[in-house]
Amino acid sequence: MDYFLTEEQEMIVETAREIARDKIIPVRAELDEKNEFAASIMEDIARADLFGIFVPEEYGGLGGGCFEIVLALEELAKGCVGVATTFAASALGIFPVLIAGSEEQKQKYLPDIAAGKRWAAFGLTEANAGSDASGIRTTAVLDGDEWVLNGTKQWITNGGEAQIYTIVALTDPSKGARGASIFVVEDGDPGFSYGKKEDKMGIRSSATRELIMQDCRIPSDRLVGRKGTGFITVMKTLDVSRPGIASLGVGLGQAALDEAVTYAKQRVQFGKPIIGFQAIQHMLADMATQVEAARALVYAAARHIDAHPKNMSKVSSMCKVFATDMAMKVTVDAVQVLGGYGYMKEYPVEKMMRDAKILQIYEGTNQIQRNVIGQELNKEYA
Ligand code: COS
Repeated sequence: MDYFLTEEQEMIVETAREIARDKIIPVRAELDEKNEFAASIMEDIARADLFGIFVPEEYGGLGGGCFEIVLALEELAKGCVGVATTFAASALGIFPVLIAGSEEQKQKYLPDIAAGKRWAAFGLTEANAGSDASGIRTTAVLDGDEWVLNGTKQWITNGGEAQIYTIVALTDPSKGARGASIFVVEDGDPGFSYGKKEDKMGIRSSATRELIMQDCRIPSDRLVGRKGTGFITVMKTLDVSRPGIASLGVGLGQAALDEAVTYAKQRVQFGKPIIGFQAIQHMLADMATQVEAARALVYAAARHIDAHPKNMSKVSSMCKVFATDMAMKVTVDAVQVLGGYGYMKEYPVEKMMRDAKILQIYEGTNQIQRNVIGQELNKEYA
């Protein structure tokens, strides 16, 4: 379908597609098997200027928005959702600075992010605070002109690989969500270290690690936005980031569909290619329809978010739920179309099915997304 992209948007798609084809696809199985972070591919993405997509031009970026990120992520995800997750998580990590950071913070961090010289990560989740994001325990106490952070963040994408971390901590634990604030912690800050690296089912080329802050001292100007407004910035950050996760689902679903159709045209059973059987055709037809429907919703949601940044929660959650549930279903169906071969690591759909599962879990489970949509409906029909 024609989504009427501008010339610049077409260029973003083409650039990301080339990286997926030439740099990601040839090594994705090996990265998956070795649980290896794709540092050299990040350098390729940096050289192609893709890290600057969402950074305003005055800070060295291309000045794009949510829609441009979605376009790039979809193409990268066709290659490997693990690699694309590293890109998406860096954007997620710097969004709080873009949304609520001071001019000085933007000047300090954004040009390096745009150039791909440094990557970011977002530190919200803790062992006992996942879906219940306001249940975090990490604290930040002002001591003279330094903040002192204590706590452990869990399952942080890009942990140990990024250089810039936006950390959510309680500056007033008695106030719950209203007592949370966001801080920039940099790799090498005193008292900041990395814990165990996770061994995951899928997206194994992305790094997932604990962040440990033990009397971690940072200068007072690392507070992002006003003290006590951190939770709202977290929610806005997730609102703008979730369409990116949705687009990973679209790219992954498309890649699985491509594999399934290609296989069905080659695989001969009962004397003809299996694409000639209605049982297979109907599966492929449903897969193709679901991928296209998800793409249309994700693009519309991202364009809506760029045009109406104050009214994004519902569409953001809707596209995340729809496209990632689709990716799970379509990758399972792709394995089914390939049958026994689909279950073997020799074919890429096995990895695709494992990679799809996390999309329904991270950046807010799909159950939480449905809660958000439900709450918004409740408000709309008040
Ligand atoms: N934009 C701006 N403000 C928002 C908001 C949004 N999208 N969503 C909530 N808020 C505000 C509310 O208005 C409320 O403000 P006041 O205290 O001033 O009234 C405050 O934030 C707290 O909101 P709420 O009471 O709805 O928070 P809950 O603790 O009930 O949690 C959910 C809401 C479940 C939606 C939230 O915890 C969440 O998104 N959880 C999932 C977290 C997640 O995605 N984790 C994945 C790891 S991060 S990669």
